[in-house]
Amino acid sequence: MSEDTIFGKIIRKEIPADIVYEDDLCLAFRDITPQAPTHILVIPKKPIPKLAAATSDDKQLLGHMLLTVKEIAEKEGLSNGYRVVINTDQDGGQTVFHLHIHLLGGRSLTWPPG
Ligand code: DGP
Repeated sequence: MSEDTIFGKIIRKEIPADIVYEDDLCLAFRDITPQAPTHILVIPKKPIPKLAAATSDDKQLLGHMLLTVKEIAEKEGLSNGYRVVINTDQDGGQTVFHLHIHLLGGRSLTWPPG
């Protein structure tokens, strides 16, 4: 169950996190192992385990999350640009099975990723 991941505990405020944004649908907090000067995770409060498990019912929620990423990037001053990543399942390198969008910025990022 996605509710039982570490992110479920962060949503329920059972463990601390550096929260930068919250509304009825989603939560955003700083990644504990930042890969860039700004590294924020945006997660839905709904326990969707991974992007591959999202359905058409989640269309509005997913759009809201992306626009939230954009707003946070603006607030963080990432005017030079940033990267948005969703790791999905084993080959995608997903380690926490509660859907999350990585927002990375504050330095020039290389491509392709490893
Ligand atoms: P992924 O590999 O896409 O599943 O990324 C999971 C990210 O979650 C990873 O960058 C580290 C972060 N993370 C894991 N546990 C915690 C935690 O307890 N607190 C915070 N803030 N981030 C965490």
